[in-house]
Amino acid sequence: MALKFINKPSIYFIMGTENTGTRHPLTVLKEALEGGISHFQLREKGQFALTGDELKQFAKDCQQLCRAYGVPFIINDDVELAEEINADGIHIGQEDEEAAAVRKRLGPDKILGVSVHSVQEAAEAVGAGADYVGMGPVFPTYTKSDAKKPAGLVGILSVKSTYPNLPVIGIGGITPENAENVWAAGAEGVAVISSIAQAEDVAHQVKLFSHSYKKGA
Ligand code: TZP
Ligand code: MG
Repeated sequence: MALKFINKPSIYFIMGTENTGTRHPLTVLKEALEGGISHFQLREKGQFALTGDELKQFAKDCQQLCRAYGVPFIINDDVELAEEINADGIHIGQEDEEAAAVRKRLGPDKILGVSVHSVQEAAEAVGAGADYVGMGPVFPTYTKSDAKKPAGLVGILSVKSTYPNLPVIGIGGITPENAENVWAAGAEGVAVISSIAQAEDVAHQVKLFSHSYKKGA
């Protein structure tokens, strides 16, 4: 069965091998799944990023864990890898392959997410058949060195006022403390790297994000 996009509240965890410090990424992912994440995106970046067969094996290991918890497994950027291992979805940015072409390649059942920074880009993503858009960075982030200037919550507010039914996932510097504001702006989800990947108690941190939803919505 295809795992389609789940609406509110999405606690959307993103991770690659460079994000978990001294901890094994699969251990961190398992703890995040135990804590109740709703989505997982493999985003393998950086100087020491896995490639080739090593990346494929790591992706399959992540996929297997996600399957055990019924959580959609989404791959960042790499459409070929997503096709090859039959991932549940793909997330692409504005610099990647055109969203409409990716939708065509993957067919209607896979999840397609697109990073956008404006209502115009959101309109294009909708036209291309995106299931959700990622908007950010909402707050300052240390994880993505080439991230744009933080947009605050205005981007989310403006996209939601034009497309009330389009799932919007905020990203960038989101913590359990500031997540309330992201929910209050109308986001269906929070996408998080460091605040979960580097938490001392990963499962507990995920639960704090879930609690923030009840406060902010
Ligand atoms: N896109 C915009 S900000 C960002 C990405 C991938 C990084 C988010 O990481 P963190 O650690 O949750 O700020
Ligand atoms: Mg990209």
